[in-house]
Amino acid sequence: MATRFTRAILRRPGRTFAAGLTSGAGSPDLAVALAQHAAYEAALAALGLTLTVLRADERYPDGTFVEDTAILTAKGAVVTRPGAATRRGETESMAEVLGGFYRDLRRIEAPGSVDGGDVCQCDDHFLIGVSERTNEVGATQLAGFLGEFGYRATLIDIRPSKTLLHLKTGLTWLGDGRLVVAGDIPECPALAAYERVVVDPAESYAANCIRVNDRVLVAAGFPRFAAALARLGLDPLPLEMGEFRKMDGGLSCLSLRF
Ligand code: CIR
Repeated sequence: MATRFTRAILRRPGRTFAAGLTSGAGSPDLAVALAQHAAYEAALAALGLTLTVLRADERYPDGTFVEDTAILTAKGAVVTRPGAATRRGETESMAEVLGGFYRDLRRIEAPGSVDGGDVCQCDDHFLIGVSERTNEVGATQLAGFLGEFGYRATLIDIRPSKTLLHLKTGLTWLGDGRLVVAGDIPECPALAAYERVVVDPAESYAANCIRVNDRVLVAAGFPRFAAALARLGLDPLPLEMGEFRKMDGGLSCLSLRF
């Protein structure tokens, strides 16, 4: 079974987008990024989701990567404390927006840090990556809140990886007991319960995708992965992600789905 979503929150990239954090020589073109974002919004709307689209906040170049600011579940929400100091302020406006949807809103507190990109919900089980952004204190706080909501949580240490910014850079829940897994995700007992769809190393960027109701939104340009999804009876919907990729962003980080 896959969770069905009815809503999503997004934030359009702003004029300062290119000043965000990146490990590469990213110099994204804002006009192209806005067009890619508009297509992403349109895809979610076409799948029946009601969108809350926030205006860019120029103080936060990475603010379009809204997924890092909160963990949204059917039973409650947690506002994160992003691991990068330049991103901490992004949560203030998100907490205000979420107050309109959730009565039970928890917060990660210092010295804990959590980026939502490190949190993968597999039905009632959350996998939480401990990374350069999400520390053990934050991951443990989050696991505690999720436990109070009635979920299980397992921490996975991805710090040895050279290529994973976040857990979900290389891991996606497809529903129906299946996970997409890129090669750099460590072997661990928590994953053994799931059927794994292993991504070809040449297409590892595509491992970050999102199952939204009857479709799987995937980065365009990764034909082997799209074909693998189709063989599983899933329906890939390719979206151009090039400008966000330059800023280390994956497809999932552009929205919070609930
Ligand atoms: C950052 O480094 O924080 C942003 N430039 C990219 C964040 C991507 N977030 C995600 O994949 N969840």
